[in-house]
Amino acid sequence: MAPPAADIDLAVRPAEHQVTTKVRSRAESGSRLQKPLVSSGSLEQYEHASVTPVIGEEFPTLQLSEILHDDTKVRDLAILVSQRGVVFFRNQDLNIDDQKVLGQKLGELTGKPETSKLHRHALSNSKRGIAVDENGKLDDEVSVISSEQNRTYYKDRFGATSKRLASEGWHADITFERIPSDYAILKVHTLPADGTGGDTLWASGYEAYDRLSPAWQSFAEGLTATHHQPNFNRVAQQFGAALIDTARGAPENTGLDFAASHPVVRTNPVTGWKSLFGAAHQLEHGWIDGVTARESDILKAYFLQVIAENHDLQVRFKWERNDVAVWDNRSVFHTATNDYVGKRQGNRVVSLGEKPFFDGGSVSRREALAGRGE
Ligand SMILES: O=C(O)CCC(=O)C(=O)O
Ligand SMILES: [Fe+2]
Repeated sequence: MAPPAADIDLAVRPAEHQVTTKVRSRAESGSRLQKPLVSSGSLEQYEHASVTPVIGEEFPTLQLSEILHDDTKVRDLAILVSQRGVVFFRNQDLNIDDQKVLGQKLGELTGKPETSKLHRHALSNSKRGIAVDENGKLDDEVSVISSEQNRTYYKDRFGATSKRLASEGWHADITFERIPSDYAILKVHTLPADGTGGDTLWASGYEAYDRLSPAWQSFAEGLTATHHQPNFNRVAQQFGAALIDTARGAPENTGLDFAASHPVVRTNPVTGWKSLFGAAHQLEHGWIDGVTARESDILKAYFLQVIAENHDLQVRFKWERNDVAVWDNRSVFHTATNDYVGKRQGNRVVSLGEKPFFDGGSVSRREALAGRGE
């Protein structure tokens, strides 16, 4: 009997996707930070609490609009988001223009390259005709997160008859871009009418890295992975949806290949901590570079398992109207929950950061909190 195709396929991926497997250094990243940032403590005056020990912080009363024009506080917020992975704010009055200002400032005040602006999503942009406010405003720098659009474009995952594993939803945003995201801000203004469903979960990439053995940690640190998103071209063809193919928030983010190679372990410049990055759903159609297809599948499956099956490195957020979540796409993964039938909609602003890099001198989160490498 012939062996299964996967076992005889010892080739690396197709020639058009051959990339250098060199892990990018800090100097090549474009980040303006040479060392991690330390909070001034300016947010300590506001009520806040950790949601779990590993990930998630919540401010139950602070309005982001109150701190938007105070650069010290916005910088401290960015540092907190990078440390805690995701930060939640309840019932916010932040309008869409201010949400964009905040999105750009978080990275600007923490050393992102000058050419990195707000992301213009190839598919989730103004061409879809969904307004970002009550005046009918259309904006390419806002991705409308829409249950109706998801059910149309991604029917097998978001349709009511889906039998897919929910854990397939774990991802970090837009990692197929050469310049991916640092921070994202999501405000959900419309929730399922029966008052339940549509929670979002986040998982710590720092803790995922910390759960690998030292041998696997150093192995992973030497790898790069190609992140690939073929769905946009499929949707464009199937639904005649035009895509944005130029300057999606940074000069490097052009074209319609939606594939980019990044280090598997990434240093977050703001915390200085190492995070598992080349993992989860953004690699579903991608691969670990420079290894056989079979080896790539094994690594991908294990990294996804560490993220999806360790509920103690995850946090689950139950949205109420106008709540806001701010997360660091460099160091956390997240997934929507498709367990509702009604309409759910929100506005997401995604900021672009540095080119992902790995600094061998950086530390893990556990090491940093234990007081080593500070
Ligand atoms: O709808 C959600 O809960 C999250 C969707 C998502 O992945 C995002 O906003 O980046
Ligand atoms: Fe996302």
